[in-house]
Amino acid sequence: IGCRRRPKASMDAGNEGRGNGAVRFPLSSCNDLVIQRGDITKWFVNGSADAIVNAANERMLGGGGVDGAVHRAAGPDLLQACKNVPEVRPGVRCPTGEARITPGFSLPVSRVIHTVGPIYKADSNPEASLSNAYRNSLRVAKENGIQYVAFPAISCGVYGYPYEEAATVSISTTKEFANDFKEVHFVLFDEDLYNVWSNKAKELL
Ligand code: AR6
Repeated sequence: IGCRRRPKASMDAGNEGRGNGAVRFPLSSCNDLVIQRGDITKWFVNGSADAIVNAANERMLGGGGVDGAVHRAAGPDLLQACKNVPEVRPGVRCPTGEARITPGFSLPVSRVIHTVGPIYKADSNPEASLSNAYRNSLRVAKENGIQYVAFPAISCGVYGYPYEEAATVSISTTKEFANDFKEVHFVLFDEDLYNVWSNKAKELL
């Protein structure tokens, strides 16, 4: 029993990421990992079955980088939804390596999955924490019926994770979910990240 691949020509339909050098790698016989440059707040494939992942912090009340961009694009309802996520201890809504889900509000996707990657130099096991951030994001996406999910390069900004090591962790963890999504995307802001991720995907997939 085979699966039907989407026709090539329609693959990036509706996505402003089109023309940004999207490269596809097979995750399984039915689905792809897609690497592209762009702004993740503009990304969507299907709309209602889509989620983007936000590189948040443990408080989950917004910040700089991709977190700031996601909150600006989603609008103020996102902050309210984040405030409604219960604290697990004072000031912590999402511990490092875990994930929480909210609606997408004004974003083109239906959901935002907020995860917290490790601060590279402060974490006793950054590789395990980053892997958990990807794994728990994908687990939450799967539990919520998401079919298309897009990640930024979690921890690769102010949290200081080296690109090459982060690419290895992200792609190998995504492989654990090879049959669970139609597509998993990496939407990377700059060319350096795009090149590192593409080369790593060639090596690992
Ligand atoms: N689309 C895609 N990628 C982006 C975008 C965007 N619109 N904007 C930035 N990036 P960072 P972290 C890239 O610092 O290292 C926040 O203040 C960026 O170039 O956003 O996990 C949170 O509140 C980089 O490659 O996240 C936390 O306090 C990557 O996204 C803290 O930063 C991640 O960079 C989290 O730090």
